[in-house]
Amino acid sequence: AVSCAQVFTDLSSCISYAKGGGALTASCCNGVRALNSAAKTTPDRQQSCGCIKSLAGSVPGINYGLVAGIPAKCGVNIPYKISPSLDCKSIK
Ligand code: MYR
Repeated sequence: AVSCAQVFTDLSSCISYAKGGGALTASCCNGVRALNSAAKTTPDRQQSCGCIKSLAGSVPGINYGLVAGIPAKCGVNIPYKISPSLDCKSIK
């Protein structure tokens, strides 16, 4: 299982990029990769999706356009975009 605490740890270094762009750090990409390898099953992916949404929703001034570009910039294929309207139950 994937805990929200782990998701926050993995993605906290993505927050400054998600707000303002600029340089996407290796630390952020390492966190994205770590999370993507940790969440392999459908329940794990749905749960981590909920944690990512709640993390993103707690960041003032977050830019969801920037957020959506993070996985590709890190070379990770995530078949959905994080947005406030994303239904995590639709993720397989
Ligand atoms: C899953 O399927 O739920 C695992 C996906 C892992 C990585 C997704 C990372 C997206 C970028 C997050 C930015 C966070 C900004 C606060």
